[in-house]
Amino acid sequence: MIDRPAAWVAEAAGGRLLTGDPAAPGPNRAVVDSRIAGEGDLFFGLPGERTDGGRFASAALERGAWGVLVEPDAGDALVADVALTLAALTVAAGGSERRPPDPRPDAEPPQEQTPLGADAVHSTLADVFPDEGIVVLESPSSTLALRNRVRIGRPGSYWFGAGGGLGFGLPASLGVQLAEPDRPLVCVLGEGSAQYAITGFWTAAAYGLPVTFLVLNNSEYSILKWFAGLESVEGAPGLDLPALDCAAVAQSYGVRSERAGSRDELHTALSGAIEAAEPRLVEVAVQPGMSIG
Ligand SMILES: Cc1ncc(C[n+]2csc(CCOP(=O)(O)OP(=O)(O)O)c2C)c(N)n1
Ligand SMILES: [Mg+2]
Repeated sequence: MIDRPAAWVAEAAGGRLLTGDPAAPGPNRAVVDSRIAGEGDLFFGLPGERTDGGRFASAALERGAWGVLVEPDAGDALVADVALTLAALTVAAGGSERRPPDPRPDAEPPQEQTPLGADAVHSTLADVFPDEGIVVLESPSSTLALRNRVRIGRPGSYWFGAGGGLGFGLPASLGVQLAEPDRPLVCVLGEGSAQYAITGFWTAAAYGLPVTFLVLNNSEYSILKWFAGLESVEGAPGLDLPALDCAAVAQSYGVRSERAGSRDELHTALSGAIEAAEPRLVEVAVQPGMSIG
């Protein structure tokens, strides 16, 4: 734990400390907008007077802050440059006698099953994923499986919509590929998410962008079923998506598409798509339900 005052960290990082205002009305005693983060700032919650961390966080993101580490009931908030803040926090926290924690163990081998689980799909993606590869991710129920299995080491290699509004993934992958024409890019989509900006397939074909689209098709809005369970909602309608055929739709827009059923087929299809100098799509049927592995 940091044993120096938050103000010291703020000063060392050249940042500002926003202190909660206990006199402000209502539960959200926030100090706000005019002093909030700008582009490239880190927004960091610290113990202190209670402030409205959630409101800070969203306003900071809208203004282009790089990172937001504020719990809803955080105290004071520090707004400062990322690198300077981390350097100052390192000094403020001082040395530690504690042995560094062991690295996390590798993920368990995926279960053999048909259709494949999302964990098996992402293990296969990990097998073929190039060192310099980029992932753009919008496959809600397999997000954790991808994060646990695909190792991404280089900056600018992982793109994920922070807000959760669908329709980001497909067009974002085109923009990232335009910005990084020499890096292989895999855009991982759920079959439901793909529908929200489906005409992006036309753009990929028209501009010859060599994106590899990997669509995990579980024939459902899986994460919404999971949310319904969390909220104890029974019988929520409209969460099944039978018969969506993303490969056929993408093909009709001019993107060469194929389906893979087994890990071997997926391995071959993905390697070919990643190497190709044109957009390609690989669709794989997967088990329903959340995949956290
Ligand atoms: C614009 C928009 N509409 C609706 C939603 C609600 N929503 C969140 S996840 C989701 C389902 C996504 O389905 P799919 O891509 O098949 O992913 P799965 O959960 O099956 O992995 C929906 C409809 C949203 N987040 N954004
Ligand atoms: Mg789905």
